[in-house]
Amino acid sequence: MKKAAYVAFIGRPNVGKSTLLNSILKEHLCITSKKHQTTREKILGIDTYDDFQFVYQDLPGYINPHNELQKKMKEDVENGIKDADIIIFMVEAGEKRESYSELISIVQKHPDVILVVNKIDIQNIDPGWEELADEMGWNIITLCALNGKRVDRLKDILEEKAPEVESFYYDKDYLTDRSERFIVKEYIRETSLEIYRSEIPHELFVDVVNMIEEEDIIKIKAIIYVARNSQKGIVIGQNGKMIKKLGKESRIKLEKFFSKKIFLELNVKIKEKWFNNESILSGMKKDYGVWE
Ligand SMILES: Nc1nc2c(ncn2[C@@H]2O[C@H](COP(=O)(O)OP(=O)(O)OP(=O)(O)O)[C@@H](O)[C@H]2O)c(=O)[nH]1
Ligand SMILES: [Mg+2]
Repeated sequence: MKKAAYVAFIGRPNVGKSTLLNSILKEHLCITSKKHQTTREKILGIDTYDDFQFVYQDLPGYINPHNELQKKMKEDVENGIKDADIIIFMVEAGEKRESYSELISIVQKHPDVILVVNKIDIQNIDPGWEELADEMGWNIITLCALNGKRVDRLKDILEEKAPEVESFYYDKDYLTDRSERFIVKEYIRETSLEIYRSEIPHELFVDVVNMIEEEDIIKIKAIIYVARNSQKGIVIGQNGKMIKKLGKESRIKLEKFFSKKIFLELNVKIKEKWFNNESILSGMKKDYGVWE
């Protein structure tokens, strides 16, 4: 008999959810960064073995929303909890459980929770996490998502917990439910999180207007949308310095991911307060298309 499970990553921003999923998949599928609110939308990472299939849902960090985009991010988290057979509730080792009380009360309604205590390479574990797991009857595992330490132990626990199924949810070769375009957009956004100061990457989004794959090259044309006129000049930089940097560093990452030469053209446009614009936000949700 086969086993399969939908597994949702739940936690505050920046605790390392996307880093952990990448570590499990051994692929840089989900973007990560030092800044909060890196993940904006649900993305599935699919990991299949002879008798097991795990369908991981990387989700945005749980926050109280201040705009329509953040409302959608919160909805994604709530739906993720509903859809999941198992929840990985992720916290930072050195933090106090008291600062997670709202999230704990939401997560504890789910019947199957694993408490993952992350960043043990740089933080001492607060004793509150052991106590919480004891009180709730949750499995607890401490690990380092960044270097993959003890990630295999987590997979063993998931294997034990996964329900039996007639057949897998996805073809065994699939890595994600998202399209290649989505990955391109996310990689450019990840680079923007690295090179611009905080407010800029949080207030931009990327659209791919054209992506053509030829025998030895993928040609991509993308637009960076900013929310205010004043941000356009910052994204471009003096004499185009910053947009060139964004293009070059994104291209290097994309060439590694696709194992192919990339030509990347970037333009910058303004869409005033796009993060409150319903039609733009629902348009962003279109990037599905299962691939290997
Ligand atoms: N030292 C250390 N850093 C880590 C570890 N796991 C993640 N990080 C870092 O923590 C930061 C946040 O990681 P992400 O994976 O983007 O966090 P996230 O929970 O997905 O964040 P959101 O998408 O904003 O909700 C990145 O700079 C990671 O490199 C870890 O085990 N140890
Ligand atoms: Mg993330």
